[in-house]
Amino acid sequence: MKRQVAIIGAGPSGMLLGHLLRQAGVDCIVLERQSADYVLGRIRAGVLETVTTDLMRQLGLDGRMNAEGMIEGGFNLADGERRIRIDIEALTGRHVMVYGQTELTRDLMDAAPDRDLEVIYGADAVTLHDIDGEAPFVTYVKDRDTHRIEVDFIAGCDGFHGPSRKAIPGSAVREFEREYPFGWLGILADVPPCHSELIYSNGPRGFALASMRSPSRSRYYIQVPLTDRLEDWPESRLWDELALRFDPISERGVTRGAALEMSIAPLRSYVFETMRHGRLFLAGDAAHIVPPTGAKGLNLAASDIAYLSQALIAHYSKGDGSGLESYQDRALSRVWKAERFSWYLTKLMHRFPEDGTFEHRMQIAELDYVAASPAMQESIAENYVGLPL
Ligand code: RFL
Ligand code: PHB
Repeated sequence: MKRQVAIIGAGPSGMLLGHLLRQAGVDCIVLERQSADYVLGRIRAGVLETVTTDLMRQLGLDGRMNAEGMIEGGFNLADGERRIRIDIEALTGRHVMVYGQTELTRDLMDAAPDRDLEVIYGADAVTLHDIDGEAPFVTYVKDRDTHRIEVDFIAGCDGFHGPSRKAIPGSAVREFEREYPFGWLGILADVPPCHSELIYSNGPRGFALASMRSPSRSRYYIQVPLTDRLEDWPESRLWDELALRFDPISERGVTRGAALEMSIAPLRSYVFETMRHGRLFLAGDAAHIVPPTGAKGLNLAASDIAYLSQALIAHYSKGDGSGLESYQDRALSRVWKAERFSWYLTKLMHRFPEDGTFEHRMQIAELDYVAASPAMQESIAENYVGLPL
């Protein structure tokens, strides 16, 4: 089989890129190791920046998102007693949208057949070949048959654990990494959110986040030690903990309900330089990870895809290769700024086991400063809504 572009991974990066390329008439195929249901079952991002909603609009796939997504004009930072509202609408003239990654991915998956975007689910042993040469190809196994696709370019959209990044020789790369000494325990439940806007709280019992998916579906997280397992957290224990942290600082207090999903995710900052090797381009979590505190991961994946899709389309439609040449510099410049903001908010809002009382007082002093300083609030707001492309 011959295609212009092979896209590895049918997460948000791969599906957005696939649709954008098909819309411009580029011949591409998406290879996904898992089933569609498995991909949709991963509960992840909830907050979309304009960069992400704009791509859905450009694709004409924003109908359900506009109807069901919740426009958020502000969010809150709290220290257990007080809530500091960051009025992003007033400070930046912009907003973010609460619309789950699951729903966004479902919209992209559902539209694929109509738009002639071929997605192969259950593609095993995806392997990249000759990425350095003029004629790269990808092989995969499906139903015991090995398939080979000859391509011009490969887009590695296969997340942190996929094969694309690993196909780049170690001599060509630099890695930057920070692991945090805690994870987030998350719960999703069909109960009304405790507050109309998100609250990130650094209280005496540690970090907690009150988020949502809709007026009737809540998403909460708390910071837990890396040694904790899900078995350590029966639902009742988690609801008790959430009530202690949010009842004093939220509009309605925490409503309990049966968990639709619970999971623990480790927190990490990671950047892989290079995002291009020969005819392979990396995008999204395949190239970088941010801790979820700034809600930046999916939105960075979207900005990578905005740059990469423009570059590939210019190459095919006008023979203009300049976007492909500048892809990695443009993408990394935005990535590093989002890494900084996510790292800053993670440090400000969590209890680090190695920190003493002095570091905690520094956090309180910083929150005091944020509460009193419109300049600080503006800086936080412009980062939270997303820096310009
Ligand atoms: P994904 O979503 O990991 O998709 C990669 C896809 O590649 C497939 N794959 C393979 N396919 C073929 N062959 C192989 N060998 C393969 N290996 C892997 C995988 O099955 C998968 O389908 O990466 P992508 O598309 O780059 O998207 C990135 C986002 O998923 C991620 O950055 C966000 O979820 C991060 N994130 C958040 N981002 C936000 O912008 N806002 C948020 O509010 C937000 N909250 C979060 C988050 C991530 C979280 N976790 C669990 C990590 C909250 C959490 C808890
Ligand atoms: C979520 O709703 O899952 C969510 C919201 C904000 C974050 C991270 C996750 O910063």
